[in-house]
Amino acid sequence: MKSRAFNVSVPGAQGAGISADVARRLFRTMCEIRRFEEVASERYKLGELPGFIHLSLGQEACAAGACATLERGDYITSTHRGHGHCLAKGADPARMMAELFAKAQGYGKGRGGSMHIADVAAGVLGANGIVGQSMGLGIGAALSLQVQGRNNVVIAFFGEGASGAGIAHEAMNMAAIWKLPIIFFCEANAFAELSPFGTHVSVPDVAQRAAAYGFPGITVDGEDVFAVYATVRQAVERARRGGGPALVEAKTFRWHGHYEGDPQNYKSDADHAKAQTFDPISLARQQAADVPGLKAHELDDIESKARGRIDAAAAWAAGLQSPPASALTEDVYAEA
Ligand SMILES: Cc1ncc(C[n+]2csc(CCOP(=O)(O)OP(=O)(O)O)c2C)c(N)n1
Repeated sequence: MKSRAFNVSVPGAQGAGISADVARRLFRTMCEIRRFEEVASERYKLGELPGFIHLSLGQEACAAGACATLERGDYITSTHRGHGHCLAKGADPARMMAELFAKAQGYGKGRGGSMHIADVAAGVLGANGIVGQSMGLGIGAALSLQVQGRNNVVIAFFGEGASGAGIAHEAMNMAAIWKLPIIFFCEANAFAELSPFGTHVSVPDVAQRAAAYGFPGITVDGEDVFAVYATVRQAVERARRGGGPALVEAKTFRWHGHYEGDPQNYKSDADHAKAQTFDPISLARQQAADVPGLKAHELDDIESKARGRIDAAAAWAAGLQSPPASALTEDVYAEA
């Protein structure tokens, strides 16, 4: 496949250019994200997780493929649907679960919940409940990297709903002018809250918007983790070389509602059917047969270990004591 935007060829799904090690890592990350979201959904239904949660079931290839191109010193900025991004960039699933369970061992001492998970040491500059802010924060981080002369990059995740926000355009404009080392990664998951893509995005592909700012924009199949990885890798390498920003749009599909508990009345029968068939993990299993040196049975082992890691994280978090009510007023005022 030829990418017009980057003027380089993008390996297709057949494992071209993907090593067995990378394929194993991509598969492991997708399985961990899948299990994390399944467990979060189950626990939420049991009333064990306070607040709202927004799950990324079906979107695993986006976070896994994009973050596998990054180094530890690179950064991501995330969204309200950020569990997958945080896990893929190296956040600890146990501390994430503890945060969802509102326990003091969580990333925000259990006070922030799902939408406020951050792990600066791992390069996770935060999930974010304010739509579009990942892009504003992302260019700030990218500017700091540029000023410090560091050879690192930022991926700012956002959804197609955020693509219409003012900050998206301000951020892309500034990133272009200053040639910042940032990749704007749009997970076009077919809906923004209850609104289908075509009812609020003026063009068929969000990637087209990049032309307005004079940097490459490319649309990739968000079910195909190898294609996501190969595409983002090119954008990241270009940004590391000082080539400036790029916009990558992954066409993906949100299996669940906007939030857990959403009755999803706005989805058609075809939408519900798509959630049964659009499965990046199944696709990766098929494609893995073409990756040299990767054996099918290895994937079973990777999947069961990934599930075990997440189940252990959830069991640990669930078993922790809840903080006392008196802890609520801690950290509100600075100590004199
Ligand atoms: C500034 C702002 N406006 C509106 C909202 C309410 N809101 C929460 S999620 C959402 C839709 C976001 O859609 P998209 O960016 O496509 O992300 P997705 O939920 O599909 O992952 C909206 C409008 C908000 N949180 N912040």
